[in-house]
Formats: sequence, C-alpha cells, structure tokens
Amino acid sequence: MTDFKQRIFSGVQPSGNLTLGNYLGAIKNWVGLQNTYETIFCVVDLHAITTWQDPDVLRNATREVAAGMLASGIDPKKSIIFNQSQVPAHAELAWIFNCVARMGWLNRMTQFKEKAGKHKERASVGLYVYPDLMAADILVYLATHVPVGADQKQHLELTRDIAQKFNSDYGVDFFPEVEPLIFGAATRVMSLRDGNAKMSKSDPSENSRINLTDDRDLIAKKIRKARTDSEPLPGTLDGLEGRAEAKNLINIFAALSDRDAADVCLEYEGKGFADFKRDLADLSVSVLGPITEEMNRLMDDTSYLDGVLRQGAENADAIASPILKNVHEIVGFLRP
Ligand code: AQP
Repeated sequence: MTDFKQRIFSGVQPSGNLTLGNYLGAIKNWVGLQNTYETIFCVVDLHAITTWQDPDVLRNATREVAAGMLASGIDPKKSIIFNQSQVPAHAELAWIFNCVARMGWLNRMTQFKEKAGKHKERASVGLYVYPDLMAADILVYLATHVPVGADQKQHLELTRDIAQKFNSDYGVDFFPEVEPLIFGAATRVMSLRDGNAKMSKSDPSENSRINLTDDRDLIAKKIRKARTDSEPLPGTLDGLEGRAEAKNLINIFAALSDRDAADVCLEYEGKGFADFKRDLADLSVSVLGPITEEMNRLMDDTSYLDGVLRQGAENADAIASPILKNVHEIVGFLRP
C-alpha cells in the first residue's frame, strides 16, 4: 500500500445473513475501489451487539460476513479485512466521541428511531450512541471516503460534525472531512414485501429479502413471490413514480446487470411482471449463485478465514494505534 492513496473505510454488521441490500448498496461497490484507494473493510461486531446477539451465532455471522466480502471480490492482498473488536482503538475513540457529540445530534438520528421503534426506553444505550462508534471507525484511520448505502448518509453527516467539533474544541486540524460514496443503481434496496421499507437483515419476514446464503431455488422463489402491482411495466423511469415495488425490482435488475434503470425500463416496456420476474430470477441466480458457492467453500475453511481476519486486524491496528496516540496527546491524557 502506498502513502499517496486516499483511504477508504467501510463496514457491515454481523447481525444476520448478508442481504442483497448489503451487496448492492455496499460490498459490490467496494470491489472496484480497491485499486484506486487504500481500503479498509470491517466486520463491525461491536455495532452488532447494540441489539442482542447469541454469542455462537455472532461468531458464525462474523465469519460469514467476512466470507461474503471475500466471495464478492474483496482481495485480502489489496484490502485490510478484519473484525472490529480485534482493534481496541475503535472503542477507545468512540468513548472520546461520546464526549464530543451532543445529545441533540443523536436525538435526530432516524436509524435509532426506526430500530428502537416504540420501545426506545428499552433500547440499549449502545444503539443510541452507535453513530459515535461509526464516526470512530472511520476517523481512527483518518479515512476520507466511505462507500455506503443511502441509509447511512445521516450518520456520515454526524461523523463530519464530530470531526469538526473535535478540531474546533481542541484548536487543531486533525480529523479530515469525510465524503460518503453512494453509487450504483440500487443505493437503497427495498423489501420484497413492501417497497417503502428498506431490505434489512433483521426484518422478521424471510421473504422480504434475498440472503447471500440463499440457494438458487430459494432466490427464484422469493423473486416470484415479490409483491408487485397489476399494471404492465412502463417504458420510462417517470412511469415508476408511485409504484415503489416495481421501481425496486427495476433498480435491482439494473444494479445486478450494471445497466441504467432507464435502459431496463425501455427493454421491458409494456411487459407483465411474470416475464420480468423470470428474467430477474435468472439474472440474480447467475450473479449471486457463484458468490454463495464461494462463501460456502470459505465457511468450510475457517482457519483460512480466521487467518485473514487476524492479519487484517494487525495491519489495521498498525494504522490506528499511532493515530489514537496523537488523539490522546491532543485531548490531554497523561502518558507518564
Ligand atoms: N437495503 C439496503 N440497500 C442499500 N444498502 C444497504 N445497506 C444495508 N441495507 C441496505 C448497506 O450495507 C452496509 C452495511 O450495513 P450494516 O450491516 O452495517 O447495517 P444496516 O444498514 O443497518 O443493514 P441492515 O441489513 O438493515 O442490518 P440490520 O437489520 O441488522 O439493521 C451499509 O453501507 C448500508 O448502507
């Protein structure tokens, strides 16, 4: 890795199976960035425990997310891949950021409101301060670019606020401005059961999402069952307005085939969903099938996976520790 490359950080929670949303909104886009940037990709297990995780399930999901990243094309020779809890600097900087971020800022975070729902008094404190940890994940590497799905935009704005406030409170120019990288035809993949809800690992309905671990038959079945309307497909993007489910499926098709959504609309103009869904199922299976097979192969080789995560953590720690040391000095922590 060379010094002149700008640094990227991004992560995925091992809070369940990787979904098509995680793949199209994040991981797929990471692959192409490995040659242009210095890339650090993290399985964020500290974030996952903001909601209850069974310890054995968490360990397995951590390996599975790492396997998903590798199977999608993240190359451990080009990128650092590790799980967050192996590098203590994340949690340490997060504490400092808890003292920089303001309650008012966190109160505005829509993800907390969505995840805590009506029971916010019973949500963990960790879920509330999740965005401070996310800011620490990025800034502990002085990363400048963060490729994420559209749902993370608000958290990245908070990361910029925290960096700015830290710099101004301590009269330094230490933390950089962070830029979100949100691209691809599916920046927000929606549930297959409800075009207005995000596709999510933790949605109780299995049919709402495609998991990267689903086999070919299951993928095809879920697409066949996906909710749609009774109109034929329109020839333009304007015709998708007010048709959330149709729009979602067109965007998924475009993202999986690396095409423009407008181009996909034109091809399917006037056709019914039966034809379109059959083609979408074939496309999904042809793109995701090989990834699933490679994930399964990697999951049978845990010593290889663990080796990648161990080496990744060493490399990540070598970048993060000196940066955290500078932060200690700036903040005034005595190191006798
Ligand atoms: N539906 C989505 N469309 C596009 N991008 C998505 N991402 C997640 N869901 C979609 C992107 O995937 C990356 C990792 O997300 P995460 O695992 O850290 O957390 P999340 O956004 O909370 O994802 P989930 O699947 O909804 O997890 P749970 O159910 O555990 O909360 C991020 O870049 C995210 O934008």
